Amino acid sequence: MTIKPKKTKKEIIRREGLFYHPTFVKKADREEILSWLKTLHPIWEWRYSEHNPPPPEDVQRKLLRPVYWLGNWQFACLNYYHPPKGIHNRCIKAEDYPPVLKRLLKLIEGLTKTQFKPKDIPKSWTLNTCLINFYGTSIDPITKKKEDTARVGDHKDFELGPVASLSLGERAFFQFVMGKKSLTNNVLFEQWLDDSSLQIFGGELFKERAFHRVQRVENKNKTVFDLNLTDFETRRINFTFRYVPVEHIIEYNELPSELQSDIEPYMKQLAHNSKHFASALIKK
Ligand SMILES: O=C(O)CCC(=O)C(=O)O
Repeated sequence: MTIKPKKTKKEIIRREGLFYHPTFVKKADREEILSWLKTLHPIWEWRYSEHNPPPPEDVQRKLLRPVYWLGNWQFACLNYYHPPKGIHNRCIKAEDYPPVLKRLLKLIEGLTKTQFKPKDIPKSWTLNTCLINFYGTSIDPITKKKEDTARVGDHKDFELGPVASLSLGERAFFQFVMGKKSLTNNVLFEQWLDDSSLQIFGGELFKERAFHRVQRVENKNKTVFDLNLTDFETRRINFTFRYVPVEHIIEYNELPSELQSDIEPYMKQLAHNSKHFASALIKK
């Protein structure tokens, strides 16, 4: 059965395994996040690499959007963190959170502990990893043709425990779906994620069994964030905070050499604007 929220009303949602606050990020914090975002230089990653080529059912492809990671970087070509088996050589130490995110995270972690069942929160759980996704429109540098790539297909976040997500910018249409993509009417729950909202999901249904996806991002307000991204118009920024046990986070120089060589171009690109990545390369 599909459970649908009321159409456009901005309201707090509390269900087992799902919490949503439409106006969680206050104006001053939003501004602080946006000015800090201007110091970042997000990158475009490829899904595969020389030592991790595409499997038969896939092809080499650029991700649909630029990204930045904090806490640890899960490079796409290292296949992301995927317990129980895919836990080694996937999470590379990255920069820490800025003060504004540290402050918000304290609140979010506290809120999660009040809204989620203890059985759904692993021991030592802390939201120590963050993926920042930049959603928008790519512009071909030569033809200037625009392509809207503001969506994410069905997937699960495999990190253990609840995941928290902050959204800035245009609204995103977000769905939790059950089972195979071909099934019709497989939507478990759908909602709009508003500017400045917080969504937390976890537990057996929303996190372990359901897939989630972003079907589209509105362009009602014609938002274009001023960021260090060329040939891309960002209209939504999403932060997903997750938990990776510290023992699974390694330094770049601890990676096997063939994997170091696969991610070296990204490390060098990041090092242009980040002391953290510059020094990780020197330690090599
Ligand atoms: O942009 C969003 O709201 C969701 C992002 C997401 O699904 C992910 O980072 O895994």
